Amino acid sequence: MKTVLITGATSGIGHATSLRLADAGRYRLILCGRRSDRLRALETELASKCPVVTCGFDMRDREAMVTALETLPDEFAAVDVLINNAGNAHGLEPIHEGSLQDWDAMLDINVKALLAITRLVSPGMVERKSGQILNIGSIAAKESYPNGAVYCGSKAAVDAITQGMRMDLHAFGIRVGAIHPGMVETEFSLVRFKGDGDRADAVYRGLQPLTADDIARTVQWVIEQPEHVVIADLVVLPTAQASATRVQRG
Ligand code: NDP
Ligand code: 8X3
Repeated sequence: MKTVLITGATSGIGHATSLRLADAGRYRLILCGRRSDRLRALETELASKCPVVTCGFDMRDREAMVTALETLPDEFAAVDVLINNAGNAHGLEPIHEGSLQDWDAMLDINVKALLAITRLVSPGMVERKSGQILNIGSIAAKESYPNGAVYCGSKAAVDAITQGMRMDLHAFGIRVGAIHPGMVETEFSLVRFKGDGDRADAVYRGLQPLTADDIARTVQWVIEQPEHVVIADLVVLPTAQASATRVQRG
């Protein structure tokens, strides 16, 4: 039974992935996020399906991250699969109007926290000469779009870091790859627009976006490839989306 750590398990893609992997019954799950009520509910819901622990910490709080990982129960301590999913966009403004606070949040969570947790988990993989790291990037990693320079930059960094990680870790038999989704209807836009539900809904109006479970299914497919296969880089779009900026509505 492999141990899988999922960041951002309280919502959207991470939540759907937790449900799918629990249903598979083949994984020990470590589920992370800040919202403790949701973590408690997840633990209660999934406990009958698989071994599960939850870790409530802010990805921006490095000390809390270290403590959470260092105090995992023994049977969860060796992480086989790290799914770096936690992340968000904050704001959608041109570069001359954007908020430095929003930029800090995106770079801290999407990039620096992904690096920090990988730094904590990967030495064990190196020691055991096995493991898998799957980063959730974005179509925004592949193409920048207007008003999204910093979010797109954070995801381009994830793309570049994924390639570098793969080069550093492949000698140890560790598989590293990324999935880059297009539009997925989750809490993503609600967070980007700071709780403005109408603005968030408008993002998906008149088209069929991906569901969180579409990406969860893809995650499961990626991590269930035979040991000699690495899915290195995968862009997954809704049919209604041809690029970061080209969507078909109505
Ligand atoms: P959601 O907003 O639904 O989920 C984001 C998750 O990240 C939540 O579980 C949240 O947990 C966690 N998270 C955010 N900030 C922190 C933090 N500071 N500390 C700990 N956990 C945090 O969004 P998605 O599911 O859509 O996003 C998941 C990933 O997919 C992100 O990396 C996003 O950039 C990427 N993505 C999303 C797309 C989309 O269209 N939705 C498309 C392409 C990529 P909590 O709030 O409890 O801490
Ligand atoms: C989230 C999708 O197109 O808003 O990464 O950047 S997009």
